[in-house]
Parts: sequence; C-alpha cells; structure tokens
Amino acid sequence: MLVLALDLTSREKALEIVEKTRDFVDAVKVNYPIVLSCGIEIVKELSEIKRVIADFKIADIPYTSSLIAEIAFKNGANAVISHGFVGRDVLEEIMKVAENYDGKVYVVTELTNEGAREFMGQFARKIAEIAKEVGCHGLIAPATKPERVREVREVAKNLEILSPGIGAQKGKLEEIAKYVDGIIVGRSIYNADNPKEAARKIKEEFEKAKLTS
Ligand code: O7E
Repeated sequence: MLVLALDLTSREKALEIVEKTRDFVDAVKVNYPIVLSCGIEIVKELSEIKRVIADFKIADIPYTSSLIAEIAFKNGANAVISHGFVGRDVLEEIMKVAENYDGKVYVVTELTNEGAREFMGQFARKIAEIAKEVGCHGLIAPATKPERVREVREVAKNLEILSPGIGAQKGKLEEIAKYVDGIIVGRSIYNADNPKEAARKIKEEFEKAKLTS
C-alpha cells in the first residue's frame, strides 16, 4: 500500500498531483499544511478521488480529540491519525467516533526524527500494546528506525503498520518492507520531475522489497 503524503499548500497543485499519481496511490494523507491553507473542504474533495487519511496528529484531552476526529470523518476522511503518548482514554474516545463512521484509527508510536528518541522512543512498545488493546486499526512507525518497526510489529502482530520516512528522510525500503503493510511518501513523489513515474517506481520497489525480504 502506498500512501501519498500531500503536504502542499495549493489546492490546484494538490489536485494535480493526486490526478497524476492516482493509478499507483492507494490513499492520500492530509496534514495541517494543506488543511490550514485550503480549508477542511479539501478533505471532502480529495475523498471523492481517493481514500483520505486525516493526519491531524490528535493529541488532546479525550473530549477535544473526539471533536477533531468527528470533523475529519464528517468531511469524508476514511481514517484519522492520533498520537499514542496521550494514553488509552484518548484512543478509546477516538475509536468510539471512528466506529460511527466505520473509520480507522492509526496511532503514532514514535516519530521519524532523531529527537523523538529523547521521549517517544522509550514508550513506543507500550504505545503499540495500548493501541492493540483498545482495538485501533493500525500504527504509524518510523522507517528511519527499522529496529523500532520490528519491535512494534512483534507487539502488534495483527495491526496494520504504515511507515513514513522513505526517501526524503533517508529510510530504506529493504530494511522495513517485511514488517509493514504500507509506506507513507511525500516529497519524493510530489517534488519529483515526474510524480507519476516516481509513484509508480516507489510502489514497485516496495512490492519487490516485500517479496524478497
Ligand atoms: O518525508 P516525506 O516528504 O516523505 O513526508 C512524510 C510524511 O509523513 C509527512 O506528512 C510527515 O508529517 C509524516 N510523518 C513523518 O514524516 N514522520 C512520522 O514519524 C510520522 C508522520 C506521520 O504521518 O504521522 C502522523 C504524525
């Protein structure tokens, strides 16, 4: 599964990239840059073309978190991403909302950046355990830290794992492919001279790496 991280600020450019890459992309991830620039309507618009994962990095008290999830699903998102460090009660509340929409909840175990080792890394395993206990659908785990991806895969055998960090952040497909169900890729696709060809190649490389690893 290839998820396109659509971290653009122009509606026209975003729709152009989605149109060009649609044959090779399974879902589009929207993040703050595009929603703060184009408004929440962009979620609805994109959801008419592809499944949308709303990456609002939910990290608030249960009540506020549930409002954020509600807005995302109401506008056509198929899934939301929550931070895991916020704890079980937040995930439970978001799951209640997701169930009303038949939506998915992905939980971040640890971010891809080096600084995330200072705090999040120490709890990534525990976060994966809690996400599994709560019944969340999947995890977001860092391609830049293959040892962590392997660790959370061990804990959460049946959860879907999506992994960002391939390409621009220097994560390597062959090191994580066998542990994950999908990859999240942004700049290597939308900044490429030929985004369609870049998406095709990355998807092919991922599928090949899964077969051979
Ligand atoms: O590096 P790129 O351009 O391929 O984009 C990666 C995307 O994945 C980008 O939208 C970023 O916000 C997201 N991401 C990470 O890069 N690292 C993480 O640890 C987690 C995410 C993510 O999507 O999780 C939500 C917080």
